Amino acid sequence: MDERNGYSPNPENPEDFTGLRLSKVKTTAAGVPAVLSSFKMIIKEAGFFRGNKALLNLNQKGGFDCPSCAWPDPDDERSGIAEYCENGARAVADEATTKRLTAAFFAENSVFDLSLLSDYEIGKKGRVAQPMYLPKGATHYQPISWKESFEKISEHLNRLDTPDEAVFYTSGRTSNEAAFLYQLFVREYGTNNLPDCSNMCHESSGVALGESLGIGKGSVKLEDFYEAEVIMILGQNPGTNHPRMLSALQKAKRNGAIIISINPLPETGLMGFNNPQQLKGVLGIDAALTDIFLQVKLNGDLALLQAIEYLLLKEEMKYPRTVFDKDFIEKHTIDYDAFSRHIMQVDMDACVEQSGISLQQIKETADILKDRDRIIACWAMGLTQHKNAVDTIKEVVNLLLLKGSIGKPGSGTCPVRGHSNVQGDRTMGIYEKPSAKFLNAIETQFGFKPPEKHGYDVVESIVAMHEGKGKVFIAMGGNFLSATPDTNYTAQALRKCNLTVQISTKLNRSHLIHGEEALILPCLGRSDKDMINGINQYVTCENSMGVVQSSKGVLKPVSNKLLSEPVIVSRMARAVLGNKSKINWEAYAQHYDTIRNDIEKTILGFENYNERANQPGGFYLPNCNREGWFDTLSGKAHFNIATFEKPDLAADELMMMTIRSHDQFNTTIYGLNDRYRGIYNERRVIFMNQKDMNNRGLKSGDVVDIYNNHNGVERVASHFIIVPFSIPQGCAATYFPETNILVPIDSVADKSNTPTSKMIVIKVKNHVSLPA
Ligand SMILES: Nc1nc2c(c(=O)[nH]1)N[C@H]1C(S)=C(S)[C@@H](COP(=O)(O)OP(=O)(O)OC[C@H]3O[C@@H](n4cnc5c(=O)[nH]c(N)nc54)[C@H](O)[C@@H]3O)O[C@H]1N2
Ligand SMILES: Nc1nc2c(c(=O)[nH]1)N[C@H]1C(S)=C(S)[C@@H](COP(=O)(O)OP(=O)(O)OC[C@H]3O[C@@H](n4cnc5c(=O)[nH]c(N)nc54)[C@H](O)[C@@H]3O)O[C@H]1N2
Ligand SMILES: [Mo]
Repeated sequence: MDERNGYSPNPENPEDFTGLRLSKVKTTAAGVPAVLSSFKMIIKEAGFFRGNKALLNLNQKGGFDCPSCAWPDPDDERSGIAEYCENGARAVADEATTKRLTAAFFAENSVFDLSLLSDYEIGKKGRVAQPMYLPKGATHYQPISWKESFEKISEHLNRLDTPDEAVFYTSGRTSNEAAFLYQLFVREYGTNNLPDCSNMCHESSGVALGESLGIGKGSVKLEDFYEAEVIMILGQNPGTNHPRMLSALQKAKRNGAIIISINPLPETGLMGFNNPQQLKGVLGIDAALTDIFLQVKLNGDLALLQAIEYLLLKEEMKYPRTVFDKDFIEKHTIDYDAFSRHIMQVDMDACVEQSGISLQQIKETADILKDRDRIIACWAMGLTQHKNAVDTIKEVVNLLLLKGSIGKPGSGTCPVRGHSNVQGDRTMGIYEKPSAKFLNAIETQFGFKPPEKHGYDVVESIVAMHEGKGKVFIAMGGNFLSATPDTNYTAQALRKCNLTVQISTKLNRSHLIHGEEALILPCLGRSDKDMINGINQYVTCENSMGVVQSSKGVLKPVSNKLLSEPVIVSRMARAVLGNKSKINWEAYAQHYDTIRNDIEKTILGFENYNERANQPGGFYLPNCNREGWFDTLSGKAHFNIATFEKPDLAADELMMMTIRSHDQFNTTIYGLNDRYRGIYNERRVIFMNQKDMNNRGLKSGDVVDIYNNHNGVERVASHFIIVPFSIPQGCAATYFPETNILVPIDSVADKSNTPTSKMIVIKVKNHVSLPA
C-alpha cells in the first residue's frame, strides 16, 4: 500500500514545478480580463451552447443558484444578462464540463497512478459518470450498480458495533433538501457524527455570534450595505472569493460609505475594482475601494480592535454619550462595566507591537468610527482560523455593540460564508452538536428518538478514524482528505476505515486515498436538470444573508447513471434502515415537495415553504438580531472580555497563513495563476517579507522546504519557491491545500475546534536535493 499523500509526486523532481512567472501585483480587480477568462474556460469545458445556457440561467430568478460562494443576489436589480462573476462562471464551467469518467477510464488508470497526478490534473479529468467500487486489495475501481452500492453500504453500517463508529461528512454545496434527508437518515440510523466543512470554516463565527448575540448567523441584509457609513472588512479577500461583493461595496461607496480593510495583504479586489457588469468597468475605469488599509500582522486583529476601543472609550469618557450608544448599551447588553474597565487597562504599546499598526493609523481609524454608528463588519477565514478566533470575532461584536450598530439599518454583523449552501446545511440540522429543541422537533415529527450524545466534528472524526473508533466514512460532497489539516495523518485515518464512500460530482483526491473498500457515487450538480416522473425538480439553498431560494438545473446531465443527492440519500436510507424505518423515504425520492413539507413541519421559519421558495427572490428566514433582540439566556447581548497573547515564535520562525489563489475553489484547482497577486503558472510558492528573506540569506526564486515541529512531531512541506511580497515582517503565506500537511491535527481554535489554518508556525530552509 502506498503511504504517500500524493501531493508532491516526487519532491526531488524539478518537473514538480510548473514554471513560475512573476508579474506586477494588480491594482484593480475584475474588468475585461475577468470576463475573458471566465468565457474562455466555460467554452473550453462545456462548449458554446451549453456554456451560454448555463451562464444565462446563473443566479437568475427561476434559474439555478451559483455553486461558488454564498454571497446573496440583489433583491431588486439583478444584471439583465447575468448575475455572476468570473469565479462563479468558472465554478459552473468546472461542473458543466462534457468530459466524463466511465468504467473505461478507471480500467485504464490505477488508483495509484491517479494519485500521482496534481490536484489540478485530477480536477481536469471530468465528471464521474457511473458508480464505481474498489474491492479490498484491488488496484483499479470497477463498475457497480446503484443497487449493489447501497447494499454494500448497508452491510458495512449494519455490521458496526455501534452507529457511532460511522462518520457522515457534508460539504456546503448540498441543497437544503438533501441535507435535511441526510441528517434525518443519520439520526434514525443512530448517531450525531455529522462533521461538515463548516467545522473548518465559519464555526468560530457561529460560536462567537451565538454566545454574544444569540444567533450564529450574520444580521445584515444586502440593502444595509447601501446605507452604511463605515464598512470594515477583516480577513477576507472578496476580489477572489466573493467577487460579487465588490459591486455591493462599490455602490456603498458611491452612497458615501468609508471602507476600512484589515488584512496582512493589500488584496487587489479590496484596493480597487472595476465592475465587469457595467459599461465603465468593461472600458477599464477603476474605482478605488479601500479608504483605510490596515496591514495587520497575522492574528493581530484582537490587539488592533482593543486599541481602537481604547481610544473610543477615552473619547466617550471625555464627552459622555457622544461616542457610544449608551441607550442601546443600557437597554440591550450586559457586562459593559467589566468590559470598559478591561479596555481601560489595555497596553497601547503592546497593541501597536502585536498588531503591527502604527498609533497614527489606529487614531485615524478611531476618528472615523467616533462619529458614525451605521457600521457593518464583514469577515471570513482571516479571522476564523486562528487559535483565539472566537475571541477575535467577539471583539468585533464588542465594537459594534459599543456603537449600537446591530439591528438597525446600515449596520450589523456580516460573516461572509464560503460554500453556497453551507449556512443552509446547518439550518437543516447538519451539526454534530444538535440542540435539544431540534432533536425534540425530529422526535415529534418522525416518531423515533434521535441520539442525544454529541457527535464528532471534523477534527474529532479524523482522530477517531485514526484510533480505529471510526470505521465507515461517508462524504456527501467535498474533498475531505485535501481540505482537512495534517494531510498525512488524515490519509492514515482514512486508510484505516473499512469503507469510504464519496458522493461526488468530480474526481478528487479523496477518491484515491481510501479505506479498505471504497465507493464513488456520482451525483447531479446544481446546473444539471433533475428529471423525476417528467418533472424537473428544484432544490433550495440559503445564502449568507439568510435568504432561501429555489435552484433549478438547466443542463442535460453528462450521463444517465447519475442520481440526485436527495434520491441517493433516500435509497441509502431504505437500504440501511429497511423496515425499521419510520419514514417514507420513497415519497421523498418521488417529489421534493414532500421533503419541503416535512422541513416546514420541523424547522422554524419555513412556513408555506413550497409556495415561498418559488416566489421571485425567495424569502428571508427569521433573524432575532435583525429584529432587534438577542436570543441569549439573559435576553441581552454580551460584551466579551479577552486578552491577547504574544505569539510564541523563536527568532528563526515565521507565522504562516494558507490562502486561496484566484484560480481555485477550495481544493478544486481551476488553473495555476493567481493573477491579482502577479503569480503565473505555479502554486508551490511561499510569500515572504523581503527583510525576513534578507535575515535568512534568501532571495527571490530560491527553493525552500517548510518545516515545523509541534508537540514533538516534525512536519515538512518540501519544495516551494520564494516570492518577495508586501506582507508584514514575521508573516508568510502559501496556498491551501498544498501546505495542509503542515497544519497539526492538534492545533485548533479554542471553543470552535477549527484547524488553525491561518497561524501555522514554520521555519524555512534551503531545499537540499537528495543524491540521485
Ligand atoms: N473563487 C473562490 N471563491 C470562494 C472560495 C474559493 O476557494 N475560490 N472558497 C469559498 C469558501 S469555502 C470560503 S470559506 C470563502 C473564503 O474566503 P476568504 O476568507 O476570503 O479566503 P482566504 O483565501 O482563506 O482568505 C483569507 C483572507 O484573510 C487574510 N488573513 C489571513 N490571516 C489574517 C489575519 O490574521 N487577520 C486578518 N485581518 N486577515 C487575515 C488573508 O490575507 C486573505 O486575504 O470563499 C468562498 N468563495
Ligand atoms: N489549510 C487550509 N485548509 C482549509 C481551508 C483553508 O483556508 N486553509 N479552508 C477550509 C474551508 S473554509 C472549507 S469550506 C473546506 C472545504 O472543504 P470541502 O467542502 O470538503 O472541499 P471542496 O474542495 O469544496 O470540495 C470539492 C469537491 O466537492 C465535490 N462536489 C462539488 N459539487 C458537488 C455537489 O453538488 N454535490 C456533491 N455531492 N459533491 C460535489 C467535487 O467532487 C469536488 O471535488 O476546506 C477547509 N480547509
Ligand atoms: Mo469555507
